[in-house]
Amino acid sequence: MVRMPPMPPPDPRPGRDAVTAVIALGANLGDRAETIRRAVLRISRLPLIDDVRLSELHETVALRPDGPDPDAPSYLNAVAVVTTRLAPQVLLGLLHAIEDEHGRDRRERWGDRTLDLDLIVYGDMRSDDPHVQLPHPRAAERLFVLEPWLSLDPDAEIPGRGKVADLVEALRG
Ligand code: PH2
Ligand code: MG
Ligand code: MG
Repeated sequence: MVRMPPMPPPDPRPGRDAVTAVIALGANLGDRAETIRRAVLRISRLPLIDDVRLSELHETVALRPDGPDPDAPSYLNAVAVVTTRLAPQVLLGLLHAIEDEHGRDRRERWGDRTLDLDLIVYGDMRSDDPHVQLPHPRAAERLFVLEPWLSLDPDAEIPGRGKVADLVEALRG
């Protein structure tokens, strides 16, 4: 039985500003589209999250630590852009709990997974705290994150890395 972590107490600061956050979704096991659909619904029902926009689902070749692996089950990837008044650590904890609800197995790095939810950016915040790295340290190299994100926001930027449109152009070569 998977339990959600306790909800944070109400933010004592009135009118804490809403921040735009970008969440990458990926799945390469099980009913991938259904899992992503349910995960987005779950995210949209979290407290202090509004305006959830989901990209199209992209079929992508699995990337392993040693490169793309066409023999591995392929991924469905998508990106959700949300506005939220949750603190980033709290948002990340809730995303991990949703992964766990979908039976996420964490034993193998970049192994096959039922659901992966990565926090890509949180406003313009930059953090090298190992628990909450922002922006996501590998997002700028991943077309399966950048392309769906760009489709939702042509002006998107990764703090410290530049415009998503430029990164996509460079990666497509
Ligand atoms: N996520 C990984 C590792 N490899 N490959 C694809 N195509 N899509 C992913 O989301 C992905 C991956 C680790 O998070
Ligand atoms: Mg990931
Ligand atoms: Mg992850």
